[in-house]
Amino acid sequence: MTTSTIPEQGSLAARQIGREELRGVVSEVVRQTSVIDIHTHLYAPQFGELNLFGIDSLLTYHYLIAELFRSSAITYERFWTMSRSEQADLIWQTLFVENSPISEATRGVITVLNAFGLDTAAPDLEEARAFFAERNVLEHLDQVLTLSGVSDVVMTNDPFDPQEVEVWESSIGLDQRFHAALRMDRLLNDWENAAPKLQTLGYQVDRNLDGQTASEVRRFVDRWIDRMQPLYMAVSLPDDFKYPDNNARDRLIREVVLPVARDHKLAFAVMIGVRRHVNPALRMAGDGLGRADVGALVRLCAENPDVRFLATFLSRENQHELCVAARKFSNLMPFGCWWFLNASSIISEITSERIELLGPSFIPQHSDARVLEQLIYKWEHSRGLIAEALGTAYEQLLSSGRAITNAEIARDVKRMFSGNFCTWAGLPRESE
Ligand code: RAT
Ligand code: ZN
Repeated sequence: MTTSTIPEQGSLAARQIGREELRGVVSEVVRQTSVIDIHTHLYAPQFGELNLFGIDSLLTYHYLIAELFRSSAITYERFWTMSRSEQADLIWQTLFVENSPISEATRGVITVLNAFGLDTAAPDLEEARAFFAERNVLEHLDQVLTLSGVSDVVMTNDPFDPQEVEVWESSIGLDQRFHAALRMDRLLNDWENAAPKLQTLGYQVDRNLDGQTASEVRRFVDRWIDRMQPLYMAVSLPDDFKYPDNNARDRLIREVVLPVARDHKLAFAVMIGVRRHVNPALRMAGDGLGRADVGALVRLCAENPDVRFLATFLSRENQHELCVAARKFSNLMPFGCWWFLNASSIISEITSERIELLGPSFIPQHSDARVLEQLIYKWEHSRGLIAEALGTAYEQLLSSGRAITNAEIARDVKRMFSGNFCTWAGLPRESE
């Protein structure tokens, strides 16, 4: 983290910030404070081709694929027969040449091209492709992390994914800036298929969760915790998620996940509200959302005060209830503006609402990046909005009669950008 211009709290350089310079100072602190990106779909370079970067990957991001079909007459069938570079060409032509890239996801590509000094209004992808082709992968990674101010990246790691498993099973050391998160979706949301898979891996489980199934699933999870050393366990959950419930997921949460969370002191991240495959023809771009029952999360937190929960909801309509739930349960940490909420106006709204209801006791954003350079735009866009929301909060504080110093601003931002997560993940904080 670049701390040189940010004095520590209590240091001699700390000084009161007047109203006229306040927003400038807040922006500067927010810009300079490095962040732990707590939820991404990025992979350390050691994962080989899972580590996506470059213009073709940026343009074939599923957020942009969904947008393509709103402006092109191409059929889904035809699109899926195209090569990745043909798809990228079509998306560039349609969303960036024939239309203005004013959506959040299209503008993101512009922010990235601009960061590298590439032509943001190019007629085709020739220049960008040549630029990325010449990059040295490791130097490029360093530059992207520096440009985006990200110190650490938390991946999403699926122990059932054969491509990932191969890397985890090898003795290759991972880039230390990348950390694992043990993703439980296949186990908790698709037990029908996970059970036979576990059987083929040699675990004595049965579909009805009878006998030693729970302890065998536990053996599987323990093994992967040992291998991945994850910072937390995570699951995405549908909008109709219930707790308690009368299904395999409920039993696995109670009999495996919660005991694991206790024994390994691992937080459990719940990402609630996704409605998968609303339009299957769009493949990965075909998921939607629904308003969920925050009460399910409240019951989880109330019944398990010794477990730390990270939580994010996909529906805008759930955000206020999430804040209120967090006010009631100090084992609940709201995080991020997830997926369809990662759009400027909504980030502003949610961040202000959280500051007003929770002070600095939340994690304002994660990137959900799938392609390395997306870190640049997702963090640049979010940092600007977080700085504005914080600027307003400090202005209100000044009006109410309390002076603020640059060191206090730095302390608050650091808490939101890394400290809260370190506490939740049981990591030492940077200054400790
Ligand atoms: O934002 C996304 O890229 C989504 O496709 C999902 O991956 C979501 O973030 C998730 O983690 O399930
Ligand atoms: Zn995600």
